Amino acid sequence: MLIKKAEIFHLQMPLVAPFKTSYGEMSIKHLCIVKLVSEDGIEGYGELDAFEVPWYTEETTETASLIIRSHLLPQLKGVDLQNPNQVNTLFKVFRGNEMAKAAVETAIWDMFAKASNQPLATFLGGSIGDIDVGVSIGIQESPEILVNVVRKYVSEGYSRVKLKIKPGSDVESVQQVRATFPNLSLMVDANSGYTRADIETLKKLDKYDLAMIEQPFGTTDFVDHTWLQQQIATPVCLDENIRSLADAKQAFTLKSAKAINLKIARVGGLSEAIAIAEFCFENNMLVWCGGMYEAGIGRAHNIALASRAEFTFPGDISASNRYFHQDIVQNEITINNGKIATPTNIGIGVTVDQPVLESYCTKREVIVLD
Ligand code: OSB
Ligand code: MG
Repeated sequence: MLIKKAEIFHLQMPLVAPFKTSYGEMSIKHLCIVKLVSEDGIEGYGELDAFEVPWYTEETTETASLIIRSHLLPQLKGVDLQNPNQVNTLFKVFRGNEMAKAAVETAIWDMFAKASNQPLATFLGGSIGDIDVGVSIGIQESPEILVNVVRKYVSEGYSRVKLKIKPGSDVESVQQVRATFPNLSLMVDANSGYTRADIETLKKLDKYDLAMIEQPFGTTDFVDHTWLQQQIATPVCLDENIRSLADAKQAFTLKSAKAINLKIARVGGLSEAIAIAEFCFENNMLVWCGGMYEAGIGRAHNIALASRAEFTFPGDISASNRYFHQDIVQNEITINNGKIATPTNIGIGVTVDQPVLESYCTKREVIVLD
C-alpha cells in the first residue's frame, strides 16, 4: 500500500458542557482529522486528539499537526506498506509525539482493514457485538450537583462511572455518590493532582469500594505510585504514565499499578496499544480503553480496539451526544442498554459527514506525497 495524498482538517467542536479536571477546563474540543488516500484510491481516517493546551501531555493540536506534516508523512513517502504494523517501526525513529503518530497510524489501519474487506474490530482481532461502556464525569460545582449528574448517566445505562477529583474536591464528592449508589461500579481519576503529602486523603478514598484510583501522582513517577499501592487496597490505575509497552512493563515490574487506562493516542497508535493489551492480559493487569473526548473517527477506533477480548472493564467510550451537538460522522455513536455496538461496515465503519466536518473546520491542508 502506497500512500499518495493526505488531508488534514483542523476542527473546533464546541462541547455540550465544559469538561473540568484537575488540569483546568475545556469547552471547545480542538482536533484534526487526518485523511489518507492510497495509490489505489483507498481512503483511511485517523483523528489527532492532542488538546489545544499541553496539559495532559506535551503535544498540542498545533505541534502535533506540524509533526505530521513535516516528519511523519514524509517518512511514508515511497514506502510500499505490506502491513499496518510497519508504521509503528517506521515512526520509532522519531521521539515522542505519540498523538501525532497515532493519528496517521490509525488511518493506515483503517485502510488495511478496508483493503481486506473487514470491519476494523475483527481486523484488529476483536469481535462484532456490544461493548460495555462507562462515563467520565468532570469536576462539578458541588457534591449535590455531582450526584444529580451521576443519576442522569446511570439512568442512561452507563455501567461504570468515573469521577474526576482534585485536592479539595474529592472525599466529600465520593462519599455522597457512594451513599446514593451503593452498588455502582465507581472509580476516580486525579490526573496527577496529588503527591505523597496527600496520603491521608487517599487512604480515606480507599474506604469507598472504588474500582480503582487513576493517576494520583506525577506523570513520570513510578516509585511513588508503588509506595501508594502498598498502602491501599484500591487498585492504582495508570494513564498519563503509560506511553509505550516499555512503560507498561515498568509499571508491572515495579508494582506501581494493577490497572492501565489504555489510549491509542497516548501510546502512538494501534500496534503499540495491542501489544500493551496483550502484555497486561498475560500478566493479570487489568486493561481498559480510555477516552480523549474523541469525535466520531477516534471513537470508532476506540470501539474497535475495545472489542478485543482483553477489554473486560467498561471503557471511557460514551455516546457522541454526551460530547457534541452533532458529531462529524453520519452514523453517530449511540448507547443502548448501557452498551455500544461495534460498527459492522468495513474499516472504521463510520462515514464522515462532509458538510458537518466542514462546518467545524478552521483550516485544511493538502499534502501530496510524491
Ligand atoms: O484522564 O482520562 C483522562 C479526557 C481528556 C483528557 C484526559 C482524560 C479524559 C477523560 C474523558 O477522562 C474520557 C472521555 O470521555 O473521552
Ligand atoms: Mg485519566
